[in-house]
Amino acid sequence: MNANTCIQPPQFLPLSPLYQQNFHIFTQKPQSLKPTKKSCYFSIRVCDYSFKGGVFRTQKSRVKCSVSEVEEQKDKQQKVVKRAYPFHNIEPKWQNYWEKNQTFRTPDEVDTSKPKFYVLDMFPYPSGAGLHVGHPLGYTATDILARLKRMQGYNVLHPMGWDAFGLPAEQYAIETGTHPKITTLRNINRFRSQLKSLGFSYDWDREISTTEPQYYKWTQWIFLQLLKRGLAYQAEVPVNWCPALGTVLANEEVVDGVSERGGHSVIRKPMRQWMLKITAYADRLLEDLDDLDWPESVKEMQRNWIGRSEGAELEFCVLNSDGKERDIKITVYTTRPDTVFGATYLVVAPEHSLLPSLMSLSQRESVEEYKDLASRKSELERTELQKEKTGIFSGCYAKNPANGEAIPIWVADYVLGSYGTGAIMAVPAHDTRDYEFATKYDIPIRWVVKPDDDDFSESGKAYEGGGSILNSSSSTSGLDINGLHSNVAASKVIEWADTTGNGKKKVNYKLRDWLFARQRYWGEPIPVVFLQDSGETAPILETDLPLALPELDDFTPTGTGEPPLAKAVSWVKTTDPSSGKPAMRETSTMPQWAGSCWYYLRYMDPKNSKELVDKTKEKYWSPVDIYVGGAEHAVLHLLYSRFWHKVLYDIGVVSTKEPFKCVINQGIILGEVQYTAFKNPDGNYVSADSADLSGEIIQEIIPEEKVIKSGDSFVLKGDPGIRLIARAHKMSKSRGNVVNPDDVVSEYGADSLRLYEMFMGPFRDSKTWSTSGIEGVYRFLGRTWRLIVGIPLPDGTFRDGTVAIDGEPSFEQLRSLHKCIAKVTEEIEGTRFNTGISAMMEFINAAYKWDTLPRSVVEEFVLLLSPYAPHIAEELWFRLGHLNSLAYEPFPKANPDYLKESTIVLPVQINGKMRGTIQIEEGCSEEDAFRLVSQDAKLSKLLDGKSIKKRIYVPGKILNVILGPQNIKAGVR
Ligand code: ANZ
Repeated sequence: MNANTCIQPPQFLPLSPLYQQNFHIFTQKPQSLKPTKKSCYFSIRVCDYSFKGGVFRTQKSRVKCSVSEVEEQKDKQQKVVKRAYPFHNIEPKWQNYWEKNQTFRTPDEVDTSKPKFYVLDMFPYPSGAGLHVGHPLGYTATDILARLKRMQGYNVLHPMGWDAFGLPAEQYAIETGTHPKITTLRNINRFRSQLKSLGFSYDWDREISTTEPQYYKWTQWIFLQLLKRGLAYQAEVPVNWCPALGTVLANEEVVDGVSERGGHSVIRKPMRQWMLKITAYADRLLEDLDDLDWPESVKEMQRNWIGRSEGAELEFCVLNSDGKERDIKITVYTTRPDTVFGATYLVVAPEHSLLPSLMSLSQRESVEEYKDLASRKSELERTELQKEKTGIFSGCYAKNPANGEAIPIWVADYVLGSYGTGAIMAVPAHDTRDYEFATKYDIPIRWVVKPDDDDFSESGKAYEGGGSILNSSSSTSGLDINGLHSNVAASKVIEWADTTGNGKKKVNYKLRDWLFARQRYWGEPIPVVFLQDSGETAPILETDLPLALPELDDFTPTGTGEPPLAKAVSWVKTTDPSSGKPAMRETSTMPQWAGSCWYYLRYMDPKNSKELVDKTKEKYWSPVDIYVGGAEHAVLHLLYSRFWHKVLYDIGVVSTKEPFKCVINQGIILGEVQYTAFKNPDGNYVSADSADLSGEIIQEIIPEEKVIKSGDSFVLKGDPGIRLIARAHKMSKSRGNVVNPDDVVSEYGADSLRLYEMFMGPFRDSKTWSTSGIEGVYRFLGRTWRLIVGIPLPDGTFRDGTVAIDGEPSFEQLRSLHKCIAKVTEEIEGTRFNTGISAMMEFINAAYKWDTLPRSVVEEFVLLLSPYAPHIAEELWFRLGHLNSLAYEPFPKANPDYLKESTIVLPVQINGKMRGTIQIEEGCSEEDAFRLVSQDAKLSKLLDGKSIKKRIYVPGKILNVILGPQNIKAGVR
C-alpha cells in the first residue's frame, strides 16, 4: 500500500453507500469559508478519493463549489463534530475483521478436554418488518455471555438461525403471488445483515433455516420415529372452518368467531388430523421440571398447562322414559367424588358421542340447534367464567348411583368434549359454574359439605372448599359418608365405586395431544402416503427423505377444505415405497412449532447428512447451558421441544433428559413514555386527578421538554398544578412509537445500542425506551475513547495510538480496576448486566482524575468492556499495540488483595502538593504510613536523598511530608 492509499475512507465520512464511489471531501472547514465577491462559487481545498482495487486513493487539489454544495458539507461536518468517537469507522472495520478471520467460528472438532458453554437465543421468525429493538435485548445478553466465556477459556457454541416457515409468508404469497421462498430468503438476508451490524459473535457457519430441505429432512425423520412408536396418529378433531373462504383457519386468524380477513363466520368442524401423543409424556414432563434452573413462573405455567388432577370416573346409568335403566352409561370425571350425593343433574358436552342416543324426540331439534351454536365458539369462550352459562335439557334422565335418584341430563357448552370424559356430574352447591347454571334453570341444589371453620348456612353461592360431609347416606346403595372429612369421604366413594362397579380412581391431565397438521402450503410436508385402495397410511422410506415441498404458483385455498398442496397433483399422486401400490401423499403440512422443537441439536452438527446429530458432538455440547427468549414461549415451544427431546432420549439420539438447563426470559421493551394532558371543552388544562374522564374531555400529548417531575408525578413545566398521565405503550406501528435499531446504529453506533439495551434496567424486567438514555451510554463510550486515545486533533480526527503510558500503576489505580473486574464479572455471570455497566462507568469517572493512565490498567479495562461493546474495545486494544483480536484474551481476574475493605487509600502530599496515594490498614501508625511512602515506586523517587523537615499525619486522612528548603530549590514541586 503506498502513502496515498487507505483501506477505508477517512473516518468523518458517511458510511457504506460511499464506499464504492469516488468522491472528494473538504479539507478546509466550510464554516470558515466566505464566498469570493465576484462569483457565486467557492474555491476550496479538497482531498479527492477514488476507489480502485479495494483501496481508496487520495489526491489533494482545489475545486470550485456551489453555495448549496458548501451548505450540504457544512451540515455533514456539523453532524461529524457531534460524534463522540468514530464508531462509524470502527464498527464496520471490526465486523469485517471478525468475518475475514472467522474469529467466532467454533471448530467442528473442538478440544473436548476444555469446558463447554452453549448459549442460545430463541431463533427469530424473519418477518418482513426486520429487526425491532426487542430482538437485540436478548441477543446482546447472550453475546456478552458468549464473549465472556470464550475469554474464560471455554469452548463456546453461539449460533443463530431462522424459524422461517409460517403464515405471513404464505398470506403474502396469496396476496401478491410472490413465492414464500423468495419472501423468506429476502427477510432472512435482511435479518442477517442487521444482526451482523450489531457485532454479535455468532458462528455464522452454523446458520440454519427450518425451511431448508437439508434441515427439514430431520424434522421429517423425527416424525417417522414418532409414527413408528405410535406417538403420531390420526383422529377426527375440530378445526376452524370458514365456509365463505373455503379454508381451514389457524387460531390466530380467527378473531371473535369470525375470520380476520373478511369477517366471515367460522365454525368448528371435525376433520381428520395428525396428532402427537404428548400426553404419554405428561408425567415425565411434569416431574423433570423440578430440577430445571428456569423461572419459577415458567415452570408453574407448564405445570398448569399439563394440569394433572386426581379424581374418579363414576358411571351414571341412563334411564328410559318410564324410569327403567337402559344399557347406556355415562361416565363422568370428577375431582370431588365426596360430593356425589349433591349431584342433582348431569351435563354432557355438545360434542359428546352419546348425545344422539340421549336426546328425546321432542328435544331433538332444540338440541341440534344448540350444538350448532356451540360449534361456533372457541373453547376459551365456552369456559370463560364470567360468561353466562347456557344449556338445553336433553329430554332424558340418569340414575345417581350413590342414592338412586333420577337426575336430568343437560347439554351445556361449559363442559368441553375434549377434557376428562366430556361429561360431568353437576353439584351446584359446591361448584360455582354448576351453581349459576342450576339457579338459571331452576335445578335443585343440595348441600353436602359443611365448612370446618364456619357456621353452615346455605348462602347465595357455592361453597367449593372441603369440610365434613352431610346429607350423604343411602341404604339402597350401601354408601354412607356422613360426618367424614372430604378427603376421607372421597377415598371411601372411590373404594365403593370400585367394588360395586360404579367407577374407579382416575388421574387426568389438562394437556391434550398435540394437533400436528395445518392445511397450509408453507410448512414441512408430512412424510406419509395413503394407499389408494385401502386408504391405509404408510410412511415414506427414511432413505427418501427429505420429502421436498413441491413448487406451487397458486397458494389460494382450494375451497373444499383440502390444503393448497392438493393442487400439486403430480406430486400428490405417488406409489407406496414398500408395496409399489398407487398412493396419495398427505397434503397437510406440519405446524410452525415443528422446526423449532429440535433446532438447538442441529447447531451442534449442522452439516451432518447421515445423522440428525453426531453422538459424540451431542454428548459434548448437550444440554444448552443458557437459553434466552421471550416469556411468550413459556409454554408451547418449551413444552413441545421438551417432549421431542424426551422421545429422542428414549431412542438414544440424545444423552440428556432435558434440552435446556437454564432458561431466562428477557423483559419487553415498551415505547418512549408519553405524557398526556387533559383539557376542558373550553380549552383550559385540567389536572389528571380532577379530570372527569367520563365527561367531555380533550387529550393532548405533551412533549418531554414541557414536562417536569414533581414528587411521584409528572406535571406541566409551565403550570405545575396540572398533573399529567405518563404511560409507556407497547411499540406498534399504529402508535408510531416503534424504534428502528438501524436508525440507532447509524446515529450512535452498535456498541451504544448494545450497551443501552443492557443498561435500561434489570434484564428480566419490562423497560421503557428513552432517547436520553441512549445518549448517556453514548457519552460514556465517548469519554472512554477520549480517556484512552486522547482528545481529538484540531481537524476532529484522533491520533492513531493511545495516551496510555508504560508506568507502574499505583495502588489506588489497581484498587479501582480490581473492584471493577470483580463487579463486572459477578454481574455478567449473574445476568445483571446493567449494574456491570455502572461499575465500568464508575471506573472511567475515577480514571479521569488520575495523572497517569498506566497501560496495564487500561488494557484490563478494555478487556472488561469488550463483551458489552466489542467494536470500540477491539479498536482500543489495537491502538494499545495488539495485533490480534481480543476475543480470546484471558478475561481479567480480580485480585482479592485489592478488594479488602478494611484498607484505606491515604492521600500523600509532599510540601503540601498531592503526589499520590498509599494503601494502609485502618489504625496504621505515622511511622508505618511513612514506610509505605518510601516503598512506593513513584513517591519514593520524590523523596530520594532529600532531607525531611517534618511530617504532618492525620490518621486515616492524609500524610504531608515537608522537605527541607534546599530540596524546594532542587525542584521537587
Ligand atoms: C363434580 C364436582 C363437584 C366437581 C364439585 C368440582 C367441584 P380439574 O381440576 O380441572 O380437573 N369437569 C370435568 N370434566 C369437565 C369437562 N370436560 N368440562 C368442564 N368441566 C369438567 O376439574 C375437574 C372438575 O371439573 C370435575 O370435578 C368436574 O366437576 C369438572 F364440588 O365434578 B367436578
